Amino acid sequence: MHHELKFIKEEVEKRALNETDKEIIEKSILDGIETAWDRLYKQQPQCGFGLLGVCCNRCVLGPCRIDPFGGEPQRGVCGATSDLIVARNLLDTLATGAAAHSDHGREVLEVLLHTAEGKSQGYQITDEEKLKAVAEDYGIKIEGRTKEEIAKELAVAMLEEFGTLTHGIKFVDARVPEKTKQMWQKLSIVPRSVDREIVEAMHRVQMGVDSDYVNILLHALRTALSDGWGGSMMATDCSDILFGTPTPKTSIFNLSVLSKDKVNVILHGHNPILSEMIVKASEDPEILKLAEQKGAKGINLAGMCCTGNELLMRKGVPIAGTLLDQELAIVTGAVEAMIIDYQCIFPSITFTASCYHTKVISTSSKAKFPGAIHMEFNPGSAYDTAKQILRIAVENFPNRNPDRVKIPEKPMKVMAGFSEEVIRKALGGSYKPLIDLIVSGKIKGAVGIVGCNNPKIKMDYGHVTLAKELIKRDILVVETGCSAVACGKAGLLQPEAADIAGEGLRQVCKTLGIPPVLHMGSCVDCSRILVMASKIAKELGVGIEDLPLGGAAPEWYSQKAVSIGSYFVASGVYTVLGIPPTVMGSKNVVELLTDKIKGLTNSAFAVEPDPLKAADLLESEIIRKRKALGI
Ligand code: XCC
Ligand code: SF4
Repeated sequence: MHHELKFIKEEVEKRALNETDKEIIEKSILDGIETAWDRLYKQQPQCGFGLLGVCCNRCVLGPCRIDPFGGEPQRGVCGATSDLIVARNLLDTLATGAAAHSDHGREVLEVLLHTAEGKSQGYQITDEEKLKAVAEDYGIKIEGRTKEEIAKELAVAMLEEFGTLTHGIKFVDARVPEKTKQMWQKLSIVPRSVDREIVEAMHRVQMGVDSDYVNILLHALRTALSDGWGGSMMATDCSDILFGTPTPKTSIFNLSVLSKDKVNVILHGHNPILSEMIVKASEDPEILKLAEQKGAKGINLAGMCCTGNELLMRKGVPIAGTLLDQELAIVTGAVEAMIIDYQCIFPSITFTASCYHTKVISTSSKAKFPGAIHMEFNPGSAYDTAKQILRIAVENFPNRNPDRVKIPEKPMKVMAGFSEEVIRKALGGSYKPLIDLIVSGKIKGAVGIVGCNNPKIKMDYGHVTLAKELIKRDILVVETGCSAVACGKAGLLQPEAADIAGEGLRQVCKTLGIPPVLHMGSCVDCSRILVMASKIAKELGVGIEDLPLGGAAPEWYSQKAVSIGSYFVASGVYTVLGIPPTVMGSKNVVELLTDKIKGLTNSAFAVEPDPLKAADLLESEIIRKRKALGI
């Protein structure tokens, strides 16, 4: 028994950095619940061909694989080389991620359209100022028109851009600095429309279509740009129009945000459309009364993954955790319902939930989970459905077994809600003050740390270590996605965290009362980082590729992260990955992405699992770009 406990403690230490996570990981082991860490263990050793990206399962001439050591076979049945197989796999992966972001964007647009037409239930156009600003980018007439008229024309114009024949993506014309755009034009990677690039990617990976790895990778960049400057940006901007552009607010993070005496409802996934309505319905007197009848002191909503980030940014809803917390949240034994939309939801959660009293409620027709209760969500009846869903949660409260509940104690305070608009306004309307700080060297530059958790890395270690190291070196950090949540759990999203920043950055944060790590939103909100970078570049009269910026995804796992990393690099932002992508089986592909691309976009990918070394790479890149700017 003693041995066993020691083993558990050691195992827990290996898995996570955060104390609240460790507590529940220990409970998961004691409860005998299988989690992602166990499943990763059972997958060992993972397929070497797969890790290198040299297997192809694209057609039934195969499956084929290439000998990575130079022996036979060196070609698939169709004749594909390792370069081609690797590049094609990468394009496929990236297109999947771009599609995920963009399809989410499309759904937001549809709700905006229905709302403008008066066909949705419970939604309204909240941010008229943003509506008008975006409409202007689209050349839509504003004067003398109602917000509904403007919103309708905007939503249709954006929806049309998913497959436009007549023009490109308006945000590219309106927002990308001229110099950066010229760089794309030279490479023929200006995105033409959102769906088109993704469909063309699928076409190109069909056997016997694109067989030139360089040509494939260039299209990968174009597809990524259609996500970053297209689908994702539309998702962000129209979510702001519908629900409000984020402003700074304080909240709390980690598994201790769960309540001992209220009905705990976790909102997990990515699209704010449903969850915003759940927030609204959670204040409905009928629901609150039912909760009281069931012996609960109210409803406690907590976010998870990017749905959590969306709600935090606009409503200050607490966040229970990241990708790897989804199973742990259920293991607390305190969650009445986990409401899911889509993306990053482990197919295992219904199984995990079956070991406790938690009900998993799926809501999207495109993301069903065997074992979940499916409550299809439609904008036309959104509020009614939200109430029905909450009723299920509340009615489940008496089934909570107090003997099996464990909620950690200390929630961490955070400050979040840093939209591009808010940052710019705080600086007095233009980026001039920030530019001056960068020129003077008080702030050396900025790095966007984004992306997921991955059980291959001690949970949060990569994000937190890198962020701390960068702020120490006077590099401002902006974050989205699970990275922002990881750093929030570690206390880096509070103004007090400036104490561990370098002298220059510390002064700036203290003066402004802001944290040295700014939470800018969900994964699609990486588009906010692009907008901020492009506004700074325009003020300076340079391209994004000239700015002292960097990107990092220390613990990424997702296809979506491949798309994000690629639109960063294509936009000129050097990006360091903590986990190698499955491209190492092609020397040529690796060389192109980590080196040769520098001549094309003045940026590249790097792979560096050690966050301290990643900080070195990012800093030297920032210094290189500062020198080129003559500062
Ligand atoms: Fe987190 Fe966005 Fe990654 Fe998913 S992908 S694990 S950042 S929730 Ni967007
Ligand atoms: Fe094999 Fe070529 Fe078919 Fe891929 S596309 S499975 S390499 S034959």
